[in-house]
Amino acid sequence: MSKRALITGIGGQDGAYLSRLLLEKGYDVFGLEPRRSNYSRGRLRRLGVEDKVVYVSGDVTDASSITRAVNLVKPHEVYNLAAQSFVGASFSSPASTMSVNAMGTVNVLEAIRHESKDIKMYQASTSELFGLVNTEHQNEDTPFYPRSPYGVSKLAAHWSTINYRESYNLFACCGILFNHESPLRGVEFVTKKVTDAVARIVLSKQDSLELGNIDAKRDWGFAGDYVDAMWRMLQAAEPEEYVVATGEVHSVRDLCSVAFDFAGLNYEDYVVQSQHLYRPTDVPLLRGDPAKIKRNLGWSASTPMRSMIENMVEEEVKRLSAEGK
Ligand code: NDP
Ligand code: GDR
Repeated sequence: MSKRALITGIGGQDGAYLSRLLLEKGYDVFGLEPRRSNYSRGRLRRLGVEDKVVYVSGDVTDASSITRAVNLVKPHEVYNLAAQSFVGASFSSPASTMSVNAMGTVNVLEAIRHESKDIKMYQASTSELFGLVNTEHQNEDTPFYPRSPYGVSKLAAHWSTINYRESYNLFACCGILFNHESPLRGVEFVTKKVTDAVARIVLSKQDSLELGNIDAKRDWGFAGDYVDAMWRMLQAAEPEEYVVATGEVHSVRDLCSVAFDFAGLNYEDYVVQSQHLYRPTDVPLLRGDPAKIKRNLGWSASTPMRSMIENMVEEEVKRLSAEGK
């Protein structure tokens, strides 16, 4: 019998890559889909898996709908990826961010606890928990200091997951994932904003790029690699937290340089810094130490930042050129 996986946040970047991975592994994949005016299945379509997923209507902020979905699907594994995931927007929508990210996770945990303690759960935690760091690398023992309503909401979800594991003996664990990107990344995130802009500049559809804090530094990996880490965490003998990262760090300025250089352009001729794109509090630097996941689960990042960013530019040029035909 095939294993059944229920993914919340199925329409997002990670939901699409994870669906493809689990389908390749022979799972039956079910996706919790909020009923909005337009279903967001575009990413699943781009990966060729839109018609292979079974969609279940529901919203993580509505406890009854997630309870119904878990009862209907009777999953072996639940991947809780649903979130208001844009840090910048969490400053203008702190309450709804808290509701989806924190309360939504509690609703998923409650649904699992009441359905069956045999269901394994993955919680999408984040390097934003570390926030204002004072260590060169962050690992599973680094203290948390979130710097945004998003980070705070994810901290509540993180500790709720651990608390349910300890209170009710659930197989529930959190992946502390550092930034991971792809051509399917939402355009509000900086890697996609930059690579889209380069493609548009090349095709004469745009002539400059407005950014905020370009001195911020991040550990950027490829989303396709990171969903495999999620799956490995649920196949482990014990539920534990893992940092998932490349271990390398680059600034937004470096990212611009890579993306513009690839198109034969100098980023300094196009990038304009705007005060209104700075966050009230930002995270200056994040760099993960993935030693534990390498040692215990044999996972490591396979895609260097440069080739991933170049691929994002290439894909966007192709997509925009096809659109124009
Ligand atoms: P996305 O923003 O691309 O996807 C999030 C998904 O959640 C969207 O499909 C969204 O639907 C859905 N969603 C939002 N609100 C609800 C709701 N109330 N009920 C059900 N679904 C909802 O995020 P990613 O795929 O990039 O990330 C996946 C998860 O991993 C998120 O929890 C994110 O916070 C976390 N994470 C991501 C990292 C990254 O670098 N990508 C790093 C660390 C953690 P819609 O679009 O229709 O609103
Ligand atoms: P982040 O990603 O906040 O790390 O959260 P994002 O790409 O939004 O920002 C990274 C850094 O770039 C700086 N920056 C800008 N960011 C955006 N979006 N737009 C700009 O114009 C811009 N200019 C500079 C930001 O200030 C920041 O320092 C992502 C999300 O996927 C989260 O859900 C996830 O938890 C974390 O990664 C790990």
